[in-house]
Amino acid sequence: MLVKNPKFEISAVKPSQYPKSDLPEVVLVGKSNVGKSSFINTMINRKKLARTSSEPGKTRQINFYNIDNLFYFVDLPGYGYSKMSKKEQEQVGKFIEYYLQNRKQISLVIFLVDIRHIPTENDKLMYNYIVRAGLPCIILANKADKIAITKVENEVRNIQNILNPMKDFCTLPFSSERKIYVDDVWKNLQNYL
Ligand SMILES: Nc1nc2c(ncn2[C@@H]2O[C@H](COP(=O)(O)OP(=O)(O)O)[C@@H](O)[C@H]2O)c(=O)[nH]1
Ligand SMILES: [Mg+2]
Repeated sequence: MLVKNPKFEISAVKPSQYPKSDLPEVVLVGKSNVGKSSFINTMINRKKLARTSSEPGKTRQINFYNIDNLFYFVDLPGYGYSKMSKKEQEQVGKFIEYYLQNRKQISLVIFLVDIRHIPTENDKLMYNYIVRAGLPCIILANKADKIAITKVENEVRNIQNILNPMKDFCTLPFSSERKIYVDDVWKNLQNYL
């Protein structure tokens, strides 16, 4: 898809600030630093519309990006940031869950994990939460540029076997660094809009 006019709309720190719109929302979920903001920039071909950070855990608000008035990319705060206190982590968790549970226009969750590691306990908890909430989901094995191309398929299969052995959601590789697999993800994503 060729995105023409993506716009940052709002950083919501509470539900009353979520956009008053019926547009479908495609939500990025994943641990802190896995590449959620970079994913948005890569998909829309902009360098810095979504704020990325080398200091993970900084974003504790929900950022909404209006994509050509067709849908929103929604950048959720990352979970599992080790430098956050238990209490802060719990607050972020509640904030994420409130959005996922209550926002009717969510049309797809894009769940990012790191292709180099088996999903963490937090990844499994969050993934199971998404499934139980009845939300459609695509799993992306991100940072695919970090491993040999010959290993990508195998790692993607491992991640799928751990998170989604029933294989009812598709699992795809992705890399913001090398901008590969972008078209595959667009094709898949558009089925949900
Ligand atoms: N090698 C590589 N690095 C990535 C990729 N995606 C994101 N990063 C880097 O990972 C760090 C965190 O990315 P960011 O998008 O801010 O993660 P977020 O916390 O999930 O939003 C940044 O330094 C990015 O440049 C990728 O596909 N490959
Ligand atoms: Mg981010």
